[in-house]
Amino acid sequence: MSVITTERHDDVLVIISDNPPVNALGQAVRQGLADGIEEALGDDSVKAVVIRCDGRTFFAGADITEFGKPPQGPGLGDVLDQIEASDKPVVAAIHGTALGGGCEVALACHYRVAVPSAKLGLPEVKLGLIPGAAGTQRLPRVVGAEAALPMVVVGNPIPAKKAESIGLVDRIVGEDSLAEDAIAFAREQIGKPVPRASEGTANRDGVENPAIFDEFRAKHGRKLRGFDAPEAGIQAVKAAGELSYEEGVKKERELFMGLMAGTQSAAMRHYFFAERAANKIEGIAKDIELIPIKKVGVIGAGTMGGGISMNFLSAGIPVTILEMEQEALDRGTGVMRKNYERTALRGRMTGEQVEQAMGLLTSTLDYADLADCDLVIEAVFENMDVKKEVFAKLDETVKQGAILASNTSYLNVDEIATATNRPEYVLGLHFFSPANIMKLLEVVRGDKTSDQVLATCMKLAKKIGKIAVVAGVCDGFIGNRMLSPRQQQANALIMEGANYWEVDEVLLDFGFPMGPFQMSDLAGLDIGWHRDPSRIESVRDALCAMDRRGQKTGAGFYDYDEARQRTPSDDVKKVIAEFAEKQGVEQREISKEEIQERLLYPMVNEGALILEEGMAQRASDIDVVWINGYGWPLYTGGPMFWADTIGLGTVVAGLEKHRERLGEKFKLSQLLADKAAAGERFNG
Ligand code: 3H9
Repeated sequence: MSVITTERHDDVLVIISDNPPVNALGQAVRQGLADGIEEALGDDSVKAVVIRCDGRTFFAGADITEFGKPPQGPGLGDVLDQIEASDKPVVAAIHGTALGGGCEVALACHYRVAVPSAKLGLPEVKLGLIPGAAGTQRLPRVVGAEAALPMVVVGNPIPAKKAESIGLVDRIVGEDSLAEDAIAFAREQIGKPVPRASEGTANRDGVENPAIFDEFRAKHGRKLRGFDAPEAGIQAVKAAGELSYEEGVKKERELFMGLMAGTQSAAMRHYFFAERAANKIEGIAKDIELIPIKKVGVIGAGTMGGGISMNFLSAGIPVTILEMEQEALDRGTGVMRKNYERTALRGRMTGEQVEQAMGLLTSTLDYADLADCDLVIEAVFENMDVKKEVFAKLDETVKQGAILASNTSYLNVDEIATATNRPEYVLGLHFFSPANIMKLLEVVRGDKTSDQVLATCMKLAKKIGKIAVVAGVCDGFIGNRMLSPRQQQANALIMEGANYWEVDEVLLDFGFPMGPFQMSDLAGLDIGWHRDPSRIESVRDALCAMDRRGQKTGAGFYDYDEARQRTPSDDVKKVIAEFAEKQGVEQREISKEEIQERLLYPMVNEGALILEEGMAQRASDIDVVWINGYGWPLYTGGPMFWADTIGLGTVVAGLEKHRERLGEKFKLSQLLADKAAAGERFNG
């Protein structure tokens, strides 16, 4: 069956796409649309046209799987020109999400009607691109440059109502009567001159007030740092005001093709599919029966336990939170309420939603109140004995068939499971702090964890808005395990003479939000410190003894002013040099190139070891962990994709070059070595 069919409703021809799952605009769809329009134009009895989609959504964009392959006509731009050129009114009937090329289809139609739940957007920027079928030229002509900028440059879809308010949607129609309402609307337009987006004049706002472009850059600069596509988007929208439509389309094409050929877009497209692949578990049937999770228990009302609880409350799942002391319980739930209220103040939640979420929270000091939970997550002190004690108690009190999870960030989940008589119901759910905000969740599969339990938690993760990745039981799982060699090298580098601020700068320049020494200052250098100022065994001990304990004391590795601006400290540099001398490490000048290689190549190697040992299902899962949990820059695609981009041979050669400085524990991954020798990649 063809993906595009047409249906006659008296004088209206309806062109219907049915290309699951998301009606992506692949070659067959483009051809079908072109044929449909030709059919409408060639038939005098057709007076108006409706374009709509079956299934869950209007066109969600170009077919991303076609990118990077030889193009097959007709091109989307040509099909859209054909639609717009029609003298018979063409109406886009939108439900679900009209995204990217899909939104461009809607813009080429003369009118747009949408159901209230529909969303429209140009998310190409999230794939390292800008719209490539005249979206950057038509949209500003319809809604103005100012309204077009966030859509093109930031890429978040907007709801139908908002789209109507800026003139992108002409009418909101019935949620359940889109097909009929669109036909009726089309009929109303018969005989009127058709409005064409390419002829719109709303874009004059950007010519009359060109400052909006710089203002936009200033407002969003930090968030967009390092990305190429947003600036291209700004230029394209600006061009829409300055150039003729035809010239503007040419400019868009140039920018689009430049981005498409670059590594950023390849990396971000890799990430798009990586995020979706991460949720799939090898070897588990898709239709496996899941355990219904209607009530969750959380042990520990500290920062972590509170944050974890908020995820479930926000998703409408009741939570019972347990603490040892009433005071800690009250403090913890108070913090949760404050966090919600702050979100409401920022306009991201209504007061009613705050009350709704908090209304689902019960607090207790008694394990018996967790008995009827379907899932209990423990977020107590990171100590094996304490964890085992908690799990033994849970095993006794919580009903059979319930899942028992630990939020440990590195302890052995299999050992924790031995404290229970139901190891198949035990697994790790490693949330990242702040747990109500960070997207990443490492789902740690124990030796005995059942498929059903694992699949249930992956599904649940999606429900609470997390990006979940399956990890095996090993020290630090995927994320922290790879952080460890980076930190080890950062410490070694400053001993050998690299300035600690340069180590931070190298990572900042690479695209991380902060470097390891900034991070230490932020977290506090005294975390885990022995608290004896006379016992100095590391640089950290020395700094703590000097009361340089991080940002909170106004000084750590860096000095901080009142605005928390940091400046490197000569005193600290001296402490490090003295320490190096004591340890007999000779200090020398170290290039930024060496710093980068020694920080990042061992991480790739550790990632390869993780893969080799089966601790991650696929290389792209590792990329998903590092992008979402540790700020690895998205536009490089994550550590493993980045390694593919620079070449695995380069990584291995770099590791060999620095071999002697990588520490005693360093072991070259056989998988990495083999792949490098064969000229292969980790990802495809
Ligand atoms: C573009 O349009 C460029 C143009 O300017 C013109 C160029 C000339 N193509 O996300 P889900 C797959 S760029 C191919 O889990 P949801 C996806 O991989 C494009 N495949 O569902 C998954 O496959 P699988 C601009 C696609 O309900 C399945 O569909 N558009 C595409 O959570 C289900 O996806 C975008 O960037 C695609 N375009 O969310 C929109 N989209 O089942 C990208 C999805 O094998 N898409 N798939 O894992 C989305 O944001 C979400 O998929 C959407 C649905 C919100 C639509």
